[in-house]
Amino acid sequence: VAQLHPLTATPLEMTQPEIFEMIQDDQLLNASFWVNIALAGLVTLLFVYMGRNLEDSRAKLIWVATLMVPLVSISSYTGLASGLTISFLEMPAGHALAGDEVLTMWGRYLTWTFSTPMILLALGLLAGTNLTKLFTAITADIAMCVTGLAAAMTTSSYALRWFWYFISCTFFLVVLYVLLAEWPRDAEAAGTDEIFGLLRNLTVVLWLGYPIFWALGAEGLAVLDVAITSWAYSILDIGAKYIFAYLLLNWIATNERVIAQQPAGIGIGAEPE
Ligand code: RET
Repeated sequence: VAQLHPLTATPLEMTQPEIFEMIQDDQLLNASFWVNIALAGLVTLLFVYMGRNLEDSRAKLIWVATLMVPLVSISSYTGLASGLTISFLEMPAGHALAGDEVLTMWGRYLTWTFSTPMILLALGLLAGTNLTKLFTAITADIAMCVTGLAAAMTTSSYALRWFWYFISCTFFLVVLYVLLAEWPRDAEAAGTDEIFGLLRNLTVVLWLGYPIFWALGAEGLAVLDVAITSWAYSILDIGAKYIFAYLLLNWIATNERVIAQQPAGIGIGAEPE
């Protein structure tokens, strides 16, 4: 464990097999990856089953988007478990761990780029939004993840790490604006405001946790160590992905007609009349 959370100097230039070996030696960390892979596999099967009777094409689109979330998760955690998407990065001067090689699970930020747009696509369709707002939320979200990845991987300058963080937060504000100001109105018009409100609240509260743990974790102020931050992300993931997806699919399976009857003008994913 000590080797995995280096607070003092560690070997430079670790190779992928060496990182893999270290992960294998840290049973708690390794188990956390494999538990997530197994969970995502089971959840995928459950979600396929839950959506088996859907007929409306828009409801099916929500279902497919939701299904992609655990599938991306399997890839994400396989990247971490194999050591492919974990690196030791030397923190720049000014950082609390300056000069140390800090374990960075950058694969997480990379794969959020693929999972979070699926969550927003499902939410936007549920709210019956238009293409402009959907595009805005999803592109801002992708930009948030990619600039968050940049923040984590910048080793040249401490100030620039936080500048990336700031850019990422700005994109996050766009996502929050769409979620809190635009989509609630759309959802009201579409007759899905109750379930939308619940899922929106879950999303906003849990998503706010990610930048907070980034700032407090080894990537940021280094108040929390790598293992705690990793667990925090894993726990947030379970709520933001699985609980979210379960509630959504459960609602869609019993209220498909509400989605099927959305006004024609909304139309994203609907069959041509
Ligand atoms: C970062 C750091 C930079 C600032 C901000 C962040 C926000 C991340 C979020 C992640 C959500 C992830 C989810 C994953 C589920 O698979 C990149 C941590 C704003 C909101 C929901």
